[in-house]
Amino acid sequence: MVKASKSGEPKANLVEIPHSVAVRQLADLMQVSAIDIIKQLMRDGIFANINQVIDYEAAAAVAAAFGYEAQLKPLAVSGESRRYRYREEELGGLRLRPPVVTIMGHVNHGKTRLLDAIRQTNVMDTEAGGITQHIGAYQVEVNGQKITFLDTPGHEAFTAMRARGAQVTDITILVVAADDGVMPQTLEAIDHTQAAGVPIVVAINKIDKPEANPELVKQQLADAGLVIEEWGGDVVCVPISAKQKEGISELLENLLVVAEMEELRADPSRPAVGVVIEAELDKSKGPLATVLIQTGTLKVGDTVVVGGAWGRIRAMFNDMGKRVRRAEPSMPVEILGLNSVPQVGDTLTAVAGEHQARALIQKHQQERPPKAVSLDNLYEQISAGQVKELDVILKADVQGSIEPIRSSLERLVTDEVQVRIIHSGSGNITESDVMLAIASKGLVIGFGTSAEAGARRLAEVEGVDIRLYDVIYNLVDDVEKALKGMLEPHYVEVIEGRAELKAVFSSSKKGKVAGVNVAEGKVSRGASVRVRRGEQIVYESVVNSLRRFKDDVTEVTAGYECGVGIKDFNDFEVGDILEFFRRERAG
Ligand SMILES: Nc1nc2c(ncn2[C@@H]2O[C@H](COP(=O)(O)OP(=O)(O)OP(=O)(O)O)[C@@H](O)[C@H]2O)c(=O)[nH]1
Ligand SMILES: [Mg+2]
Repeated sequence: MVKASKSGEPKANLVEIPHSVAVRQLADLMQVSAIDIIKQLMRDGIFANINQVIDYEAAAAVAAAFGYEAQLKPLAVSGESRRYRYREEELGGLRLRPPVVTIMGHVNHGKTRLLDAIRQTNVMDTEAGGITQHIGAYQVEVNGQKITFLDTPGHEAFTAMRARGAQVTDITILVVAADDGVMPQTLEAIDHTQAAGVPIVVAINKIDKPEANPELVKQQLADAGLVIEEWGGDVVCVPISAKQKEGISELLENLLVVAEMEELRADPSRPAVGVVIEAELDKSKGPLATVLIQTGTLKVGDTVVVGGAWGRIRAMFNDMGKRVRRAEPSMPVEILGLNSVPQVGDTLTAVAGEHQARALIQKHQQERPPKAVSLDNLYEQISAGQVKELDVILKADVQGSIEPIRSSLERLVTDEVQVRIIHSGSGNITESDVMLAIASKGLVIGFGTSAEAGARRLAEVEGVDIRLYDVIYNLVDDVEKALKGMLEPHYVEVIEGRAELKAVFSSSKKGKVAGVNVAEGKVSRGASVRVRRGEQIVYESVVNSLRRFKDDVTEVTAGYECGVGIKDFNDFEVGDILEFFRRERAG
């Protein structure tokens, strides 16, 4: 994946790394041995095995150690995030298919333990020795009916998949520990699931614990808008103990009931369509992909297009690593025979032959991701009929700010469009917020808060609009103007760098000078600067002097120390963070 730089001059050491990457995959990208990468990670204090997924930050640090410059790889979004849509004439062949289930919930509430408990109590293929699972999904059988479980728990993976244009989950199990109750990640999981329109089944876990309080959990769920059946709502709720394997069969039976209401159907008689949930390059077998079949039946010998890859299926393996000749709807299978490694989220389509395969690949390459919504192009998109609902992710400094902003925004209904807050919470803007914005084609609004570095980078690469405000009136006013097409072209803030203040010096001419270490990006003379102290912004001004040792310089980049003077400001304190930025006209 060595890429030419934008200027056209070849830059041999640039490597594009996805938002998260397995150690093995990183090794392939940089063409170094995975062992060397594991060793380097250890030096950074990360103990990873070859299949472990590490985040971009960690991967970029490793890349730097090997002389590569890392760059975040954009997600390959193709078309809209949705399930397979049937044409009228296809409806006759539809049959019920197993539901595809993802488990979500707060840290330590028992997601992994529940996945294991289900696998151990209900694996179909006991002769294969029980529980050695080979791929990132498995199927169980309950009363003769199948259920498919995806192996990556958590709403991050779920939304990342949607952001790539694929929706595979039919039902979410929301695990809430009865001794801990509804927590921030529980609420986030609810919002991420509901933004996708996926039904939730609640599993109240750890009921074996003496301090378990399921009644309190039910109350907290109701407060979060999930009213369980027992209380007159429509949310199915099952008390379980993943540890003692109690309540597991009740949970599975309830999943089948919800699945039945959802009328999940597919046509096993048509050529297969599926989604890639895992992909890797195997040294001996070549490109491997785990695919979840969404409709149709995939057979050995079929010609398939998978994203930008294609090939004839040479062999297929089920979740137990057993060779199979066919895969029906909702079944996960590992396939062999592709000419290159596809990306997670890519669509698999069975085609008639090589000719059709080439045509489809060409179409895939030409597909442009749909334009993201921003306040600047909102009116244009409303007018073009592309937007009927403005989805907003709202993050605020404190919980108390959220309600007044929510109600003001939701009141801004026009004939064409309404504003919907699909997720809100207090704290920084995170990568998960930006992912949700990509998946829902929404925008992120921050009030009195800021965006984390990873979130800013992801938003920049994917073209997601992050708007930061400190005054509610301005926030609501901007959204209202955008809805009506009256928003003046605005200036976006581009953060250029960050530095940490290590010492304060006195200079006879310039007053106080901050001795800093540039941690990120760069500082340049004349840049706008903001002095942050903890949660507070102390001052905003411009850099009016910049020195390295005794020399005046115009720019200092990350990793170096320098002296920074700020116009009309002297009250530096060690530990302050200087944030350098410029304003740029958007659009
Ligand atoms: N007593 C009791 N402990 C449980 C139960 N389910 C899980 N645990 C314990 O709770 C801890 C967390 O469980 P995990 O399954 O790792 O939780 P998780 O949600 O996957 O956690 P993360 O992956 O870190 O988000 C472990 O020590 C489990 O053994 C249960 O039903 N009862
Ligand atoms: Mg876990």
